[in-house]
Amino acid sequence: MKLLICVINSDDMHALIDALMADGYRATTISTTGGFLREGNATLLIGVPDEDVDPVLKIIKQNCHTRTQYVNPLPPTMESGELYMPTPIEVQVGGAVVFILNVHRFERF
Ligand code: 2BA
Repeated sequence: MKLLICVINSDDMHALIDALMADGYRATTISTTGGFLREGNATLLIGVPDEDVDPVLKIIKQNCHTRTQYVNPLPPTMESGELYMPTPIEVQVGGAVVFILNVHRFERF
């Protein structure tokens, strides 16, 4: 068995959950925050038999989309009187970041 830890854009969460449930997969969602953008995203925990990893990755790819965001870099340390003009930098986010872990044991009571 494998556990997929899947970080996605919150806007893709409902479509992805619907698609997973429609194909009989189970998932848990957690509201998370990206360390770089400091914005909300969503993390799904999806436990599946080994042979279902690729089908689930396909569903994730179909439902999670790459987005372009712009962030303002932190201002440098400046002398008084200096003017800082921030230039936003472009960042490509997602569609999904997926970690695939071996599950040592799974119990469901
Ligand atoms: P964030 O940390 O908010 O990162 C959002 C996007 O910013 C990243 O998209 C990446 O394009 C960019 N980025 C992140 N760190 C950067 C850095 N040090 N310098 C320049 N650009 C940087 P994704 O790579 O698609 O990641 C989307 C979200 O997935 C991340 O949100 C984070 O919540 C999670 N994530 C990505 N890689 C991870 C990792 N190795 N471990 C844990 N979480 C990860």
